[in-house]
Parts: sequence; structure tokens; C-alpha cells
Amino acid sequence: MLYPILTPSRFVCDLSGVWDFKLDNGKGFEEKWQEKPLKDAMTMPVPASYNDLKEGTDFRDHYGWVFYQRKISLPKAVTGERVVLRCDAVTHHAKVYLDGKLLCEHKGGFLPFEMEIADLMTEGEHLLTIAVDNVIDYTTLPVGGKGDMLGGLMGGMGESQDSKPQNHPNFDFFNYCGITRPVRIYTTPKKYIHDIALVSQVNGQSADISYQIETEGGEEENSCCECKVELFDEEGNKVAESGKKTGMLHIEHVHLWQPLQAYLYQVKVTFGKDEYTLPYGVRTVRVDGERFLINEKPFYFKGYGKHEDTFPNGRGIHLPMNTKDISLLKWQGANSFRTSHYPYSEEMMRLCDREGIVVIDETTAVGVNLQFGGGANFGGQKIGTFDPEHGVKTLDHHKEVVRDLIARDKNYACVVMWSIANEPDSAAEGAYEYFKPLYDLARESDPQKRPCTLVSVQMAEPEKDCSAKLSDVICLNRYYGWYFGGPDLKGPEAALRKELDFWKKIGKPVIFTEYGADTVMGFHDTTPVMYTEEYQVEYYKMNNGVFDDCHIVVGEQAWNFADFATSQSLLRVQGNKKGIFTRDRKPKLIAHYFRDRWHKIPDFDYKK
Ligand code: GCB
Repeated sequence: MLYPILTPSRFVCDLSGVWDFKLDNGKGFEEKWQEKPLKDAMTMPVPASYNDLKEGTDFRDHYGWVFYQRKISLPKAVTGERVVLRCDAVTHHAKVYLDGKLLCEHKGGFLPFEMEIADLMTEGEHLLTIAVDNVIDYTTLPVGGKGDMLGGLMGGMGESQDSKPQNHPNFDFFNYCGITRPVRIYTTPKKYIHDIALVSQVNGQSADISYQIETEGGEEENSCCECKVELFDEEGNKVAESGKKTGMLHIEHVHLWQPLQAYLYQVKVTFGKDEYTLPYGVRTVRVDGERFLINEKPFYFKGYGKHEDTFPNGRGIHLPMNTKDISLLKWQGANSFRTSHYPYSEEMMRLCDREGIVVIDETTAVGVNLQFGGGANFGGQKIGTFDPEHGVKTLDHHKEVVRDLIARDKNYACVVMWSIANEPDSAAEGAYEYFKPLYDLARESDPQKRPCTLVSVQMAEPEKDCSAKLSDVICLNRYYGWYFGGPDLKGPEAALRKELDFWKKIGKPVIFTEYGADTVMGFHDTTPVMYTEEYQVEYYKMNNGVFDDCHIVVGEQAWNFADFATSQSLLRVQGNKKGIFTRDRKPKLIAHYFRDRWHKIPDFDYKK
């Protein structure tokens, strides 16, 4: 799927702004709110999560549908063009209406979807309504649990029969929702470039980019719709050219895209009247035994699991914060992050491509684990996760997400691995049968055949974890010295070393994709007691010392880059406080420790 850009043949109109908004009172669809201007509407910015933008629990924790509305019209200049309405992310379920007519329904809150609207956009104004549902359950990704999470900690006493229906996230981040990324109208000629797929092969100083252009229309009239593909370097010099929809572009002296030293070529495709230009980094990636190779050199991941989480945007796109975060990563000598626990905005992916930040790209599959609610939500459902009758019903949607994520992100040089899920019940009965088709699908859908992984939870017994068989890289979330042990760090250290002895037998590289300790900024002590900034430093020193001693560990991604909002629970102090930075990006003591450490660790050849 192509990102919408302005080109000589394409016009883009961003519908960001203040829209009308109303929480559904249960009667929205019955009273057909989508057909008329909303009565007593409030104002709401798009894009943003709505939850933190108005006061009151009823608003913040609203359960169910909300309605967004605005008027749209088209300039005469685009008459005769193909007109597309594109929503980049609507969390979690959308119904899009134009003048009351349902145009499209979409499930899943973190990937784009689009619809053609030219035929409906007659002269004058039209009423655009987007109804958004935030309900999560056993069929959605992320997964919503049954009953409340305090139930697990307090013997089921958390929720009474009088409680209103509410979401029970089976994951440890606030269930922010709304129209969280831009809504745009863009045009293309009627005969247009539908998609571009690029794969690089590097041979010494030179490279070949094999490409495949998918087009719509024009097949019958070859002459009017010839395809041309041109490759330009960063100075704007044409490096290669080809005249077919499938072919090869040869670069004699290639500039590789390298971690922290990005180099982007521009691939310009012309098809009939349509033109589209894609920035593209040439690099290779593969796993070789216990090493993770980028451009054939053993790479060491230094960085974080992140979140798209800011105040008061919630999960709403925040371009300045994206830039700031990458600046902080570089300040620290970090080189990578994981898009925990959902695909991030295309703007962030494009930025990482430009800035040379290496990304592990994750699906929305978090909470596919009914034994464990993720993070502090220890209130598991105690139902077989993959039990055909009572377990999750997410497989079909999970396949859609894998397919759509790869369709969206397949050309980014920054993406070096797909994460199929975070902390699923990967050692359970039925896990292999559930995950095998998803790995197969990812491998078959990705033209670049990147490595695939899933991120394993500590409760999944390594001996039974299906990741050992299916993943190219073993990704471990481990809390030795926090949920498992602590404040004593000796026992946890021994246990961590013992676990690594098991993974050494598997013969695959290991990345620690999460490890961390909640730390409240400003809590200090001469004894490093838990929750103080001093304990966080001791915790990381212990864990990092073990990683340094183990040659199969090819990466450390601390949990989390910054403090973030979660559901309320006994273990969450106004959110998750494992950030190395606070939510407003002030460094805790540990940020300086990592800065010192990571500047000493080279990006390549750290482990011999
Ligand atoms: C985990 C989860 C992450 C949580 C984290 C925590 O294992 O993957 O979503 O936030 O633990 O802090 O407990």
C-alpha cells in the first residue's frame, strides 16, 4: 500500500482539524446520527485519541461507539480523477459514512484503509461521518479480557454486578482510541500505480534492485500507459532506469543504507499519466547461525520497546515527539526500537528510514494469552488460550494484520524483522498450530524475506515455547529482578544465566526485547530500594552484565523508552513507570548510564 504523497499527478488533502464529536448513548445507530449533522456535538481534534481531551471518567473510559463528523467537498480541479478517502488509523473499529451511506467498515486500530469516493462526491458539500468503536474482546487484536484485572489480584472482588460495561485490556497500556492518525483525501489518475515492491541484492560495490510495479487500468491500451522506473541518488543524479513493470535496476557504486547512516535513493515510477516517488534504502538483512547480519555484518541492537503515548494526544500522532524521541535515541547511542505493541504511524517509519533507526515491526497481537494479562495484569483468565471453544478467536484477524502490515511496511529499509506477536501463550497447547500459518504467511508476503519472530513472555517455559522452532531470532521479555525476584539481584542473576544456557543449545540469536523496573522519577535512596532511580541502575547493570557474557545475545532493548499510561491497577502508579525517560522525556538517572554504555558498544561486531 502506497503512502499518500503529492506528485505532479496526485493531489493530497489532509482532513486534520477540529471535527464534531459525540459519544454514543446507545442509540446512535438507531437514531441514524450518521445521516444528519450531530446535535449538541462537542469539538474534537483529528487526529488524536479522544480520551484525555475532555474531563471525567465517563468520557475517558467510555465503552463503545463514538461519532466523528465534518463536511467535505472537492475542488473542481480534480473532476475526472480517481478520488480516495484514506484513514491511517482508527482505533479499533470504524464505520465510514458519506451522506449517511455506509462506505466501509474496518477492524483493527493501527493500520490504514481506504475507499474510492469519486462517484459520490457530486458538486457541493457532503457529510462525512466516522463511527469508532473501542470494544476489545476475544476476537480483536489487541485482546480484551473478560472480567476486570483487579479480579485476579483480589479474588474476583474488583467488579460488582452494578458496574457499567467496560473494557478489560489484556495488555498493559491504556486503551486509547479514536481517529488517531490522519484522514486524507488523495487523487490519482484513473489508470494508476497501485503498489511498488522492492528487493535489493548487494554484490560487493554494486547492487541490483529488483522491482515489481502493480498498476490498475491501462492494460488494453499499451501505448498510453507505458511504465517507466527511474532511480535517483541523493544528489538527484539518475543512476538507473528501466521500462517494464517488473525488472531490475543496477547500481554500480552503491551507497548502502546503514544503521544511523541512512542513505535513501528515490525510485520514481511513471505509469501513463501517474507518477509516484518512493524513498528507498538499499541494505540486506539475514540471520546467520547465532548472528543477525545487516549488510553482512553482525549487528547489535541497542534501544527500546516504545509506545506511541503522549499527553494529551494519547496514541494520537505526535510528529514533534517522534523527532524528539529519535534525537534522544541518538543522544544515548541507541540504534533501534521495537514498535511494541502495534504498527506505528507511517510518518514514524519514514522518519526512521531517513534517520537510520533500525526497527522491529510488530503486529497488534498483544494479549493472545489468557493465562496472563500483560504487565501488571496478572489476573489471567485461566482458560486454554487456543481452546477451540473457549479460547481466543483471533486467528483470521491476525492473518489480516500480518498481511496488511507487510503490505504497508515492506519497502522500509529500517524494518529488519517482523514480530508476529507480543507475549502470546506460546508454550501452550495449540500455540504451534496457531502460529505456524502466521509465520508462513509473513514469510510468503514479504518480498524481502526478513527474519520473523515472536516476543516471548517469561512464563512460557523455554522447552515448550513454539518460538524456539518458528522464530529466526529468539526475542525474550524477561524481568529477572523485577517481577521475578528483587530487591535481591543475586538469585535473579543466577536464574537468567541458567535460562541462557538453555537458549545456547538452540543455535539462534537472542535479543532481550524487554527488561525493566518501575522507577518513579525523583525517588532516591542510599540503599537501592525498589522504585528508586538507584534500583533501576542496579537492575540494568546486573542484566547487562549477563548479556555481555553471552555471545548469543545480539541485542538489548530496555522496557520502556518512556513512562506511559495504562489502565489503573495496584501495580501502576499513574501509569507504567519503567521509562528510561519520563512521559515528558526528562532523563532518569538510568538514561545517563545507558548513554555511557551504548556509546561504548559498537553497532557492529560487538559479540565475537
Ligand atoms: C510486559 C509487556 C509490556 C508491559 C511490561 C511491564 O511483559 O510486554 O506490555 O508493559 O511487561 O511493564 O510489565
